[in-house]
Amino acid sequence: MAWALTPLTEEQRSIQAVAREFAATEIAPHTEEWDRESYFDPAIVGKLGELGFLGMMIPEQYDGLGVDTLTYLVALEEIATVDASIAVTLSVHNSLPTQMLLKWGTEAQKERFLKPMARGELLGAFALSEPDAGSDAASLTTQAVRDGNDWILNGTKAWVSSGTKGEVILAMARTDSPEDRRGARGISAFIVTPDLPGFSVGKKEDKMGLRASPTVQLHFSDMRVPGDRLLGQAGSGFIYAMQSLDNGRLGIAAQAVGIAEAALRHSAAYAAERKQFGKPIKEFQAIQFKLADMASRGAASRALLHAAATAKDRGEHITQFSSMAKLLASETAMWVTTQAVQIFGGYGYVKDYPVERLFRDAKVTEIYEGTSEIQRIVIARELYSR
Ligand code: COS
Repeated sequence: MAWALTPLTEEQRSIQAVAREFAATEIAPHTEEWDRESYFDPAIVGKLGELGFLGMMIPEQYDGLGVDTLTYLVALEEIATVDASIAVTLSVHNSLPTQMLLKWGTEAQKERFLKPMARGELLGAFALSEPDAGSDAASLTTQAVRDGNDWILNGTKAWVSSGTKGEVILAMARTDSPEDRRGARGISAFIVTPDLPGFSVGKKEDKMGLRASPTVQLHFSDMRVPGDRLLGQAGSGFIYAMQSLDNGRLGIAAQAVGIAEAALRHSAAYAAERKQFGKPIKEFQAIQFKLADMASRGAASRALLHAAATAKDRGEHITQFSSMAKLLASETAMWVTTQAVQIFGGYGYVKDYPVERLFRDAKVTEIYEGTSEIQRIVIARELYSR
């Protein structure tokens, strides 16, 4: 049922096949249990690292696989089709902290952090949001103050994916002073590691979906950060975060495309087996129309995502494209999984079949890395900015 919309190269098809095989053999047998137990398996991260999947878009010179965005996203779609929690772990690591280090890190920072991240020895996380700064990310209040060569950070970051396992966290904090607030231009990016004095992991969220991906708060309490952990220029951290989210949103769109594909496959298979009124329910037009719309919307989401990915690989400005891809794919995933639950009827509402999990997992794609409302704001603003 795969929608063959984008002609893939031989290399892209072969990496896609590796991802599909890995997901089927190493992840699928555990997905249900990991969701039920809310369990994050570090061994899977190690295995994905061995495949090179934690350094997908990192050049070989920094120990990465060096593939383009489209290759990365088709692999991510395959993983998401089986387990959306593992997909977000991959997406955050590949799209946000590693890309930030690649783009704005010094050679010393790349040597120390990026290379082991690309090899899969260190897992990355991204800490922008705070309890009171979500959609309005520039209103964050975590404060960094200079102390000799070091910085002292105080504050709480929220909704940090992979936060309990995150070994390299790209965290945004204010470096302007309370007397001279500079808005988005007063924010800097820091490379934070859990060994820093004053770092602690706070509340682990008990989530509706993506239960095998740990989401936590991080507390920085007089946390001493060496001066060489500042990323790039002081005051540019918000811009770095926004540019990185242009990439991150493609990853979330790929996750949503994978969830929708899985919901379609399960629904089509179920509709062929399930009999009511003396025939398989796929014989009823009410079900056929649902399946047709699910397939069409899924195909449109994937086509837009792949077009955005290839635009990025051509070096184009993709802020609007990326938000469009995420908006369409996430709302499609929610809609498609809703139809899937409906096709399964009562069986869709219980945990005996995977569509119940897919429905729960789909919801967050409309929320994180920018809500659907924020994506619409970005898309509309871009209409007037160019
Ligand atoms: N790429 C590069 N720069 C960008 C950018 C992007 N995609 N988006 C914004 N910027 C720059 C702007 O150009 C501006 O730069 P200047 O200071 O040079 O003018 C600066 O960043 C501030 O941008 P803006 O004024 O648009 O900031 P706002 O406070 O209005 O916020 C939105 C813009 C709402 C788009 C932003 O806050 C956002 O994306 N919010 C959602 C955050 C999010 O996704 N959080 C999820 C985190 S992961 S759970």
